[in-house]
Amino acid sequence: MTKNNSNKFSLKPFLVIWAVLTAIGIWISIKGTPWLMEKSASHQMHMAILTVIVFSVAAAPVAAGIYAVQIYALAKWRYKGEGVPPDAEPLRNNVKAVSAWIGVSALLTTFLLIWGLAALASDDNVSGPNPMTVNVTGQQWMWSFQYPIAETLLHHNVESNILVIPVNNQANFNVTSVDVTHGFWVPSLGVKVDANPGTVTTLSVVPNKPGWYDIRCVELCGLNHSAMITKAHVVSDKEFLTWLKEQPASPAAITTSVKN
Ligand SMILES: [Cu+2]
Repeated sequence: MTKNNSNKFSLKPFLVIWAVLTAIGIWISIKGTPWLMEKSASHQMHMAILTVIVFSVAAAPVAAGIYAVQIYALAKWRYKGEGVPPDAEPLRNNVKAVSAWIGVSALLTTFLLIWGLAALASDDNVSGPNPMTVNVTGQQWMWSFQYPIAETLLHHNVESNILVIPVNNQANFNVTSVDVTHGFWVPSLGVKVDANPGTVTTLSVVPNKPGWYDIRCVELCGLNHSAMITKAHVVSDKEFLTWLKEQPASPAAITTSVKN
């Protein structure tokens, strides 16, 4: 078989294509991620955004490598007429390329594993001043929030359909459902957990920015799932107490008294 020199792989043009695509990928990761995601109002959400940026940046050179091979192959090894071999040497015989591929993959997956385990551990270690419990109940198709602190301060129950919590204080959510599985999701706070009937799931957050934020249901729960929307209002300590005192006494909460 005759070899055509022009069909040999040359590293330089490949590296140029790869470097340009990598730079574009990194730019999109850094600029695009914060634009696509909700604005952060807690450390957890800040870490979630940072995680997506770091993982996207780490993935950019890998994706660029795959696109670069395709562009290079299309330009150089496409069919060029009778008598011209249409392909280059198989990559599987190239020890250098295969070693680099396996080595880089091993490094990247190890990095993702360590990052993931650290993030998982920090999610279980949320701590902030004045921890306060809020019982979160999902039902077809609305959210309700009960405040056990009202029983201590005001000697009656308070239940609300919007979530009001004080800024820079720790909020502990006891999340459950009275009917089917719902998903309690406050994107800006980085809070997302299933609300399962018959069980209480706990999750904590320290909101660090006052404001109004969206609350959504994130498990398909029936006809009006998409309308299961309410708001979270993060306020100052003083505003929170004023709001709590303004709430009418409600009948005892039926669902979420948590037995510790
Ligand atoms: Cu739902």
